[in-house]
Amino acid sequence: MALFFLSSKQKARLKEAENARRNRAEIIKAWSQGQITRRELVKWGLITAGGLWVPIHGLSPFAKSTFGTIPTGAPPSPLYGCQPFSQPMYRFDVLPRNQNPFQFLKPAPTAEANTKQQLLDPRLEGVKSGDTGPIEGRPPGPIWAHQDFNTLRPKIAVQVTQEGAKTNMTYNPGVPSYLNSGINPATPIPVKFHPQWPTQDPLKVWTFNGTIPPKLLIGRYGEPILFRHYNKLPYDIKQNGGFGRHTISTHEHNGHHGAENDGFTGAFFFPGQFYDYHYPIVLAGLKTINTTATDRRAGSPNDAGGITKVPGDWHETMSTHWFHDHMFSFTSQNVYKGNAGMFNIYSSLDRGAEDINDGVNLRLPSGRASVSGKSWGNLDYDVNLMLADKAFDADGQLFFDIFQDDGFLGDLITVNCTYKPYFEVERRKYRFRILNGAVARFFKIALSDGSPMIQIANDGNLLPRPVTLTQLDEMGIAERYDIVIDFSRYSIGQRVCMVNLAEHLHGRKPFNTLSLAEALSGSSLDPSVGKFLEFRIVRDPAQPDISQVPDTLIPNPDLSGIPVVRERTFEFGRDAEQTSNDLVTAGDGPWGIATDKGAFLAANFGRVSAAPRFGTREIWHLKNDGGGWDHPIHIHFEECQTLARDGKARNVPAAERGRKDVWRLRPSSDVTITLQFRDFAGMFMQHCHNTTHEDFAMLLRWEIDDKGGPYVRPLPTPIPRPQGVQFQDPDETITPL
Ligand SMILES: [Cu+2]
Repeated sequence: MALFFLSSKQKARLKEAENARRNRAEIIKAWSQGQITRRELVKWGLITAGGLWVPIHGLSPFAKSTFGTIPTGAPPSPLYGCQPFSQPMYRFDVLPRNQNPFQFLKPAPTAEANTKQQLLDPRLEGVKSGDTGPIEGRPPGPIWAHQDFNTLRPKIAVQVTQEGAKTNMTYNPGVPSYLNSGINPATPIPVKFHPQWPTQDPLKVWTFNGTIPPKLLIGRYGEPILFRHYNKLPYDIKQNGGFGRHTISTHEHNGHHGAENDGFTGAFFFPGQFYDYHYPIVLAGLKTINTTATDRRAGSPNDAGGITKVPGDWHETMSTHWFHDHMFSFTSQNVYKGNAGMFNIYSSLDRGAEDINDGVNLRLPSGRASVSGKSWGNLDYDVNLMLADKAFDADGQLFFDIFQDDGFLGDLITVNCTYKPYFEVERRKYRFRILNGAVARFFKIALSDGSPMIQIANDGNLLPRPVTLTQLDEMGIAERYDIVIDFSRYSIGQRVCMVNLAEHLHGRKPFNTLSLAEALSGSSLDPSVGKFLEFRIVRDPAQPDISQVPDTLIPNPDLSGIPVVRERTFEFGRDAEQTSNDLVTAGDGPWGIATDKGAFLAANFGRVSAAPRFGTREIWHLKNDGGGWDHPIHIHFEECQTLARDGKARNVPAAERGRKDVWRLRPSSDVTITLQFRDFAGMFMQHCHNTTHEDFAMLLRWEIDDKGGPYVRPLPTPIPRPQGVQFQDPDETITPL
C-alpha cells in the first residue's frame, strides 16, 4: 500500500498501527527473551486468562482504534515496488552426505549422549564463569541412547548448524542450472526474500547453516543417517531480534524411530552444543514383518540401479518428510524464523529414476538414471515446494507477532523463501512435493487455468491410488501433498500459476474458500489469496517423458488381523487449565487437549497423557470441541490410517485414504484413526500443528512403555540446562494405566 494514496486521517491511523506494533514488539521481545512470563502479562492485565489481548494503549492488533490490516494486524509489509513473479524460485539446497560417519564426525557418534565436558559461555542463562557442561545436549544415559544403534548403524553423516542469516556460498540445487530457472549456483545468495529487498539481519532469520534456500536432506531405506545438529545461535538469550528462542529441538516429521531422535519438545539443547539424531530410515514392522527381507517391494535403491531388500512392511514405505524445530512454547517463532527443511526418502518403489523399469519402481516423474548417472534420487523433474506466509516491518526485516494466540499470519506468500517467484518448466510431467510450512495459514491450491493436478501422496505416503483434482483439499499446516502436473498440455511461452483459494482473516481457521475467479480477482481483504507461483513453460524436454503415474501406488497395510486393544479420545479446545506450576515443563495458553473426556489441559511435558503398550494397536478419536477453529493435529512416530470422518468411512476423501500423520480437525468435526506402537519406544507427542496453538499449549506427551513389561513405568522427564540435563519424575499420568 503506497502511503501517498491515503488521506491524512488514514495516514494517522497507519501511524497509530505502527506505534501499536512497536509497543507489542517491545513486550514480545521481553517475553521471548525470558524477562517476563505469560503469567505476568495476565497479572498486569495486558492479556486475559482466556488469552484475548486487552485493547489498551493500542496493544490489541484488531482493536477498532488501530489501523491493523488483515491478516497481520500490523501495517502492510513493504514491497519496495517489486512485482510478483519477478524473481526465479530457488530449488532447495541439497545437504552434503558424507560416508563413514564414525570417521567423518569428530568426535565419533556414540550410542549414549556424549557427556564430555566443555567450558560454558557465561552469557548462557544460569551459567557462572568456570561452569562446564556436556558437548552434546541429548539427555544422558541409557533411556536416551540411540535404540538399535549397532544393528541400524549409521552409514551416512549429515552435519548442519543452526545460525543467523549469512550469505550462501555453497548452493547445491542437485540439478543443472537449466533445470533451476537459469540460476547460477556459484553466485553467492544473501538472505533476501526478493533481490530488491533488504538483506535480513542475522538476528531476525535463523536457518539451517544460516543460509537460504531451505535445505533438502536426501536418504534411502536401509541406509541410516546420523544427523548432527550444532546450535550456533547467540549465547545471549536476548540476542534474538525480538522473537525466537536460542534453544532448539529438531523433529524429523514423521520419522519412525526412537524417541531420542524425535525432537521431543523437552529435549532441547543450547548454543555451543550439538545433538546427534539417528535416523534409521526403516519400514515400520521391521521387527515382525518380512524380517528376513525377501520382498523386493520392501527395498532400497542401490547404486547400480538394483534393489537392496530391507525388513519391514513395504506398505509402510514413506517418501516426503520435513524437519523443523519443536522447542517447547517457541516452535512457531523458531520455525517462522527459518528452522525448517525437507527430507526426500527413496525406496525400491519410489526410486527417483523414471527410466528404471524393473516391475517394482513406480517410475514417478523425477529424471533419468541413464542421463544423470544417478540410479536414484534424481531431482530434475521432482521439485520441493515449501509454502509459508511472512510479514515484514517498516525496515523490511522479518516481523512476527505472538500477540495473536489465534495464530500468526503473514501477508506475503513465499515459496522456498522467495516472494511469489516464477519457475521454468519443460513440456512434460513434474512431481511437486508441496509442504505447508506456515505458522497458522491453510492453503487450498488450484491452477490459474482451472486444469487438473494428480495427487499421488498425502503427508509422507504415496496414496493407494492417484486422485485427479482441479482443487486440492484445504492443506493444514505441516501437511504435505505430492502432486503431478503435466505441462505437455501447454505450449512454449505459456504461463500458468498456482493459486491459493483459502482466505484467512484471522488465525483460527480459514474464513472462506474462494472460487478460482474470486481468488484471481484481487478483491479479497486477505492479500495472500490468489496467484503465488508462476510456471513458465520454456521448452520441450530433451528426451521424451517416459515417467508414469500408475493406477496403483501403495495400498494400505492390512490391519484386519491385528486386534485393537484400546480406544482413546482426545478433544481439542480452548480455555484449558494448567495443573502444574513447573516453570520448565508447563506451558501457558488458552488452548488445550482433553484426554478420555477429562478436563481440557494446557501442555505440560512433564505429564503423561497416554501410554500405549509396546507392540499393540489402538483406535484414537480426535475431536474438535467447537466451530470457531480448525486444528491440524499431528501424531508423531508411526503413520496412521483414517477410519472415519464424523463417524463415517465414506466421509474420508479419496486423497486422504492412504496413511497420514496430520489431520485437519475441521470445525466441530472429528476423525477416527488407527495406529500401532512397535519397533521403538520412548516419549512422543501429539499436538496441533497450527504452531501458535501448539505453543499456547495444545500439545501433550504420550509414551510407549518399556517394550511389553507387565506394567507401565513412566519415563523420567528431561530438564535441560547448559550444565547438563537433569531428570525428574513425571508430574502426573492422566490415563488409568
Ligand atoms: Cu489448532
